[in-house]
Amino acid sequence: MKKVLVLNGPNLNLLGQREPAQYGTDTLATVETLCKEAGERLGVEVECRQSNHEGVLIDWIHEAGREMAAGNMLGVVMNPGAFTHTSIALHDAIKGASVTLIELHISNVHARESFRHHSYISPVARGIIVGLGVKGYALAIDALVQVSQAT
Ligand code: CA2
Repeated sequence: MKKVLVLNGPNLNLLGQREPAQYGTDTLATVETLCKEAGERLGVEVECRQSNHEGVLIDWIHEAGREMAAGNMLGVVMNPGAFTHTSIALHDAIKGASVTLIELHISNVHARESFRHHSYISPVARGIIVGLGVKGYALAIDALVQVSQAT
């Protein structure tokens, strides 16, 4: 069974604890359950990881690149959190590792502060899901399976 890696970036471990108007009341644990259930429906193995550290996320992207090259992984669903708007290093990692990646945001970043309107990740993402709440994670896994079957 092929794998999908779901990566969550900085502060997403706080999901459900603050800012419910922006991010809802589901916790990260609930999101990870939702992702695994989507994987079961779609016939893929889902692994979920979260880190507050840019370098750790970069190492995981590199690992995903190796797993994809070995034919074990379809790709990555990533909510890069605030690194979306700052990280050229993550952009370079996704591009350099040739990872198929769906960028995901719980909130509609385009309806928020202007500093959230630019993403360093979008140019190297296969697709983007924005503003559909935590249900977006399941949609992103579905999308990754579909684009992987198409190519
Ligand atoms: O909408 C999203 O998913 C974001 O990626 C979330 C990031 C934000 O910086 C992006 O602009 C959009 C923030 C994640 C922090 O999540 C928290 C959740 C609860 C309480 C505090 C932070």
